[in-house]
Amino acid sequence: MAIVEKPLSIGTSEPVLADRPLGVLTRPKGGNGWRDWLSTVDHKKIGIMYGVAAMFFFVVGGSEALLIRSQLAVPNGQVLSADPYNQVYTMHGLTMVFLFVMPLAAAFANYLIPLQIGARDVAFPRLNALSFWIWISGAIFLNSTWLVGGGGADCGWFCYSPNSGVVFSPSHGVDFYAIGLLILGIASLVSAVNLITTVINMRAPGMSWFRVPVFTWMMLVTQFLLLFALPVITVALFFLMFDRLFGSQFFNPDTGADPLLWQHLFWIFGHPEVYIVVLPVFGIFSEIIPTFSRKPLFGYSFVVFSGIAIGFMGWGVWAHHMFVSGIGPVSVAAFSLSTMFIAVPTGVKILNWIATMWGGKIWFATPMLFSVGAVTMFTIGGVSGVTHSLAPVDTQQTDTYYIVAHFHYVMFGAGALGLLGACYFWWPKIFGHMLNERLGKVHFWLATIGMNLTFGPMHILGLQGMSRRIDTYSSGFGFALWNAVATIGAFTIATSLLVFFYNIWKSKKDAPNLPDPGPDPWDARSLEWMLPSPTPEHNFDEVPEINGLDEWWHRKYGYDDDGNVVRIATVEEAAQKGDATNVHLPSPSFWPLVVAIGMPLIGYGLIFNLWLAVPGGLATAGALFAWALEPADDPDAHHGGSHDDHEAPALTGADTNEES
Ligand code: HEM
Ligand SMILES: [Cu+2]
Repeated sequence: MAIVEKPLSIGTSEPVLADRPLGVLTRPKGGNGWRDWLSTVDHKKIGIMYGVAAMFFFVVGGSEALLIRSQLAVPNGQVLSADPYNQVYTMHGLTMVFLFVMPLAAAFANYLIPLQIGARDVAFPRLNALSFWIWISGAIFLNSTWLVGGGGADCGWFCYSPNSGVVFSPSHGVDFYAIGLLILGIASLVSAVNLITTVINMRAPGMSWFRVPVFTWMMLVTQFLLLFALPVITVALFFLMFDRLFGSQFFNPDTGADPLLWQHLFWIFGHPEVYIVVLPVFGIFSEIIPTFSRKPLFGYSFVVFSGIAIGFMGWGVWAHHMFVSGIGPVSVAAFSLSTMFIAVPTGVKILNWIATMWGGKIWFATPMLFSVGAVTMFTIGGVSGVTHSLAPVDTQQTDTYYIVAHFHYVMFGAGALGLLGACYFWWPKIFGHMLNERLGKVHFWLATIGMNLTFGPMHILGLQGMSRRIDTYSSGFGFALWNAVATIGAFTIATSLLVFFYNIWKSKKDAPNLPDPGPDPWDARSLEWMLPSPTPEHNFDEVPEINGLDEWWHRKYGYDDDGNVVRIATVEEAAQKGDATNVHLPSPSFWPLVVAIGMPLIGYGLIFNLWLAVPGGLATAGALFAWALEPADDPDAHHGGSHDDHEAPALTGADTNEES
């Protein structure tokens, strides 16, 4: 008996085999109660849940960063001793990468992709819920090591062996690292399959590939990177878990194994991982910069192809993280060269964004400030990246604060600032009200000045020879000044985040007394802005017909005989309305949640006592069966009317999507 979740399409979506065993899990009929959120399969709600959780972990990862910076603020710091310091920077790195930037990008992907391609939901709505619940279970499991694992993982975020073995890392922290990342990997893989199927199959009629918005394109490339990168790290994590829990010898040099195997496997995943972090924000920049430049994106196809090129070339550079690991001059030369090449498609994008702004009527609203700021910070990070690609130079830079500076200009500068800009841009679409512009600008400047005060001086500290991952330094090294500046910067970033949260709270409170921003407050270009805000549960009244790139913009504007842009319709006139009374929506389900809850239990069982894994296994397997038996559309999660009085209409144009 298998779980059959066919992509949403014409006719009944799934077989109905049996009814609900447990009354308590009777599915709600749509609303905003806790049972609705726990059983939702609505891509928008799932997106919002990813977003809220990612912001929570931004605070967790940020607090860990403040602890690090407090310890390093002065020579001979007394805030953290050596091993707790190892734990804090390891968990900081893991939290920021896997529990903040990746899920926040997933939040926007889940919310926006179906809207940008003209679909009512993703291809597999319940599978989508499953990926969220597995992700949040993995995040809680990973952080529970602070409570039950004897402290955080302490091996660094790339956890090199033999340092990660039980000899050098005797607490359970690294066990939680291995199993936690395995669980998170399953969530990303499930989501990747779902989003790839959605973009390929669910595009509205007329939405051919070169009419797909760049954000959706970049998310598609990102999902393929996940699809191919995660199996590599999964193998490595199984090796690590088996070495630690079951005494295998995959990385033990004493028994003839080679610890470098872990480095190769980690970075074959790890370098594509940095593109998994940055490609989504490239997509965000490509939506925001044209909107606020009042011009179409310059070189749309170049931007798309350079993203695809980065997706491919990102597989051929991993060993630039291992220039000093003894891989030999030929490999070093080859990977040095391939790393330099990857700067080319990245540079193409930056030039295209600049060309888009060139001659435009630029409106520096908060989303635009964040995007332009993020592109600038990314460029600084990119340039220091090129200096690393020169192997002789990297020999001095590797494992110093110069490297820490580099990846924070990319991960925070492009990643965090880019995603925060996206929050300001799509907030009115998601929540129906704008965030306060003045507070938004205060947030932007504090975050940007703060990050340059924090990570700028780290370039100098690195060139002065300050190694990363040292818990303290003596006053004789001359590191005190720039470390103090970096710590002031870190607290400035923290203040900027407080301003953001205050803005969220104040804007929600003030919204009822402010004019409704309407569906298209930024006069934007893609389909989601055609829909009312917040986006209605069923998305589109009718599946839209697509006639070109920037479909929504072209429904509002045209060109006069002289080629000047002229308005041809108001938002109300341009918005496609229709009869939504009989829209068939995917039905809520509690089983994805139950399947997910079983996984951390299995994890605890593997670490502490295998008996503990039994209830976990039963929960996961049992829920998978119940899921298979659950009628897909009972209760009839309908938008108006019920199933009986009509044939389920086509949900999207997938089946009718002829490449035009
Ligand atoms: C919020 C502001 C942030 C501050 C102040 C900060 C500060 C730091 C510092 C000082 C270190 C070096 C610790 C050491 O080597 O001893 C570090 C490491 C790291 N940070 Fe951040 N960081 C911030 C945000 C981020 C973000 C947004 C990301 C990624 C998305 C990130 C990812 C990492 C990673 C991967 C490491 C390496 C950890 C390791 O060595 O294992 N950080 N951070
Ligand atoms: Cu790399």
